[in-house]
Amino acid sequence: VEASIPEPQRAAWKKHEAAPFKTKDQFEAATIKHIETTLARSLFNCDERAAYGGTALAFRDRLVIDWNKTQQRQTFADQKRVYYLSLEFLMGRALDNAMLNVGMKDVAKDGLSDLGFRMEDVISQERDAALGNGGLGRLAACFLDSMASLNYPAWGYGLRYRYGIFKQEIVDGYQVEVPDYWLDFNPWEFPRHDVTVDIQFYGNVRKYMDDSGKQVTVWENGEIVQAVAYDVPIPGYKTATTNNLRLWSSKAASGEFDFQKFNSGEYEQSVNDQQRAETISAVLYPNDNLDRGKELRLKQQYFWCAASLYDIVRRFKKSKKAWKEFPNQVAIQLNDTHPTLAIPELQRILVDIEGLDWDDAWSIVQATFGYTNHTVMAEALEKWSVPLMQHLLPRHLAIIYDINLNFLQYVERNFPKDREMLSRVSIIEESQPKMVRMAFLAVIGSHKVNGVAELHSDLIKTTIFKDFVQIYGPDKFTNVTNGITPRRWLHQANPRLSELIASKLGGEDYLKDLTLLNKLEAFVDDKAFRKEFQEIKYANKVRLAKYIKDTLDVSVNPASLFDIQVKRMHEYKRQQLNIFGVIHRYLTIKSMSAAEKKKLTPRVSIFGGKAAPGYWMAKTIIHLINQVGKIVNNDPDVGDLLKVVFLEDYNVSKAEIICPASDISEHISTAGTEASGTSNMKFVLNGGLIIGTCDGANIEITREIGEQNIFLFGNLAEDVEDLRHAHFYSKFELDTNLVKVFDTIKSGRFGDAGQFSALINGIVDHGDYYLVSDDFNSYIETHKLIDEAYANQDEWLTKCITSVARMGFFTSDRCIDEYAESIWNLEPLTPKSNGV
Ligand code: NTF
Repeated sequence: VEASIPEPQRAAWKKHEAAPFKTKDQFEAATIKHIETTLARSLFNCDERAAYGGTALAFRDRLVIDWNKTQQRQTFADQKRVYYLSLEFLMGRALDNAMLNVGMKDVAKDGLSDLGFRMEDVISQERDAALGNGGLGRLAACFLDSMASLNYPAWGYGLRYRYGIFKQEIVDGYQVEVPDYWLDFNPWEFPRHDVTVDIQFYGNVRKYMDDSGKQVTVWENGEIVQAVAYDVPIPGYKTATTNNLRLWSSKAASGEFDFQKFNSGEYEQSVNDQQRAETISAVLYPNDNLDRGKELRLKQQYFWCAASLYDIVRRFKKSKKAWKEFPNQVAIQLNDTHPTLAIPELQRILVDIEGLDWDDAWSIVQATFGYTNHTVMAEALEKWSVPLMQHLLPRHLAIIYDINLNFLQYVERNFPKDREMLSRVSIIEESQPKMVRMAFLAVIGSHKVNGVAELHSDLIKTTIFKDFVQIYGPDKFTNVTNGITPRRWLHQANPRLSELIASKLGGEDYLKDLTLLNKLEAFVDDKAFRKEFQEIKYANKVRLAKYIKDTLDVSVNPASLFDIQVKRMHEYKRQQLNIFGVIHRYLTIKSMSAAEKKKLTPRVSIFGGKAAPGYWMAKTIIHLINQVGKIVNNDPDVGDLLKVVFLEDYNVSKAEIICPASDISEHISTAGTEASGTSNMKFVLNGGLIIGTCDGANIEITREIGEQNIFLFGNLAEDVEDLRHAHFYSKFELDTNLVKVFDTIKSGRFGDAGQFSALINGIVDHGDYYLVSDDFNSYIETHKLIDEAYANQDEWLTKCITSVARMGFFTSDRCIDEYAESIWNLEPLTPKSNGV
């Protein structure tokens, strides 16, 4: 690596080298300089937004210094890097995170106060970077935080959507989607107009012999779109490592527009071409756990995979190493099947462009990739139609066919007796039209495949990838249970609890080694500690109650039991089970005597989450929740005993207020459907208990915190198939309490019953696929247990504290160490004490 400034001039450079601010004075100077010059505001027109801008830019300066050094250090060290390919990064806000990771939040707080601003107000000016749908995207964001905090040389690669996940508004109880144009002011990204890649689509494949008689394949005459890099610094916690997240933006290849067309009067057409190119990175597909197979989505996937691989290969080639060294320098992790095209793309680069033998190339490919599966649900497994792929990516389709041929020949040799196996495991599904099964391609092209919680990793081996366990042996399949970053989800979201824990553990080391939390158990009987812990929970509930009052104008009593379910709206997550339970509670209250009511624990049922715009059933559930709220919240018979609220536009920054404020949160998916869940971890880490099914990470949470500290209910994953079968083929009687709930809905109590008929019919007439009726009784009985347990506040508190102390396992730092050790074979690169 050559330094660009010649030796004699370096002294001048060094003399003026940018330096991070260290004192409050320096922070103020940096902030004001940015407000006055970068933002062109003055003393007389500096509002909170400008104060946010100045503060963000001052911190950005600090990050950039570390970021540059990190990139330099990683280049010089010349060791293996990991590239995390994810179509979603649900980052949330960056400023608070930057301040805490850099460790200068207090300095900034005092500084801002000198300048006439309150820290909370400044922080809340920032828009969420919401480039994701739900758990999968947030997991990627937690992983970036952990990779940087643990000093792993790692890059994230994604798309720079102009519109992230839509903003949700609730109008008359219905979800309305509003576009999220978040880029009007984004100080956290650096456009790299010099880092571009030309990406080809369509066109044709031509084969010929070159002069030496070697077969050559070229893909040509396609349409070119340009990828432009935008870089986002990812600071680690209390380390100088600041990694890079590179997001690609699409642009017409010919520059601004086609001047030929422009000059010949086809102004419209020239602008159209430009817009068509920009459409590729325009918008995030708003589906969670659902594949819709749209052409533009396939374009997004290839655009992003091709740009990222070009970049990775370019970096490798600078080292002048032999190709067989590639997997020793590069690990690529596929976050779900969305980046699977990276597999045939790398094979294409190695064979068509670099001239490697097919087999040599293929061993490099397999050794490079790892694939993480995040769902077993059929409707979420990606398949692309062969005709579409033939049209858009003809060379890749041919490569996929060759990969498949080699694979099937291998299978045939090894399992000659099982003729059906070939069609079961073929990458190509013999349907009309034929489809490319992306998950199979991902398994075949990777050296490791992992699920995201133990149950899930077992399930993939016995269901969708069963044959592949036979073919490759069990060692190719592994588990890495999900985790969350305690920096954002404890330290940042719940500063008082984090401070209390630090005071007992003798410092903040536990934020880097969450297993240290277990030392808290020693304080479970410490009166002062218990009191403070309880006060913090109460204060967090007061904060949420205020938020509910401000946004929904509903008054809730913070002394009530806060029962929260926030996550994407989905039938498998069963918000309908929750709202039916709420209606059952409402009916019970209505039938109670005054004396009985006195004994009841007051409840607030809190919901939040977005429905995919085309998912009618999920939208119906939102509507029902809002209608129930309208009736229940205004019923004088009920008063404070029950309130029902739906929080609008659930997102990362709202989760930071919501998660610390629960007494109970709900993780109640049909067993076997929720691969892991990660909000379950956030709620428990913040001192709330959970009600849940034996699904995903709930099972491991139970194992860690103890059965007495969790409210489990419902049928088990192993029984689901038989139950579903029984719904159709034997007598299927609905739960009687559920029937009463349905009758109440049908009576029109919550508005026009016709609106909710699909919801009821799905259970009554269409086989109750998600087993709502089967689990209903167990669900409401468990809620009774929760009421009883909550009545004993002392024991409740013990459960909460014990659970927090036992949550150390669920840090995303542990995940990243596991990936590094068992999948990436990656070592950290720790900065020297001088930061270099
Ligand atoms: C989600 N999967 C799962 O539904 C969650 O249970 C899990 O916690 C997260 O992934 C993160 O692993 C998906 O979003 C997808 F795309 F796979 F359906």
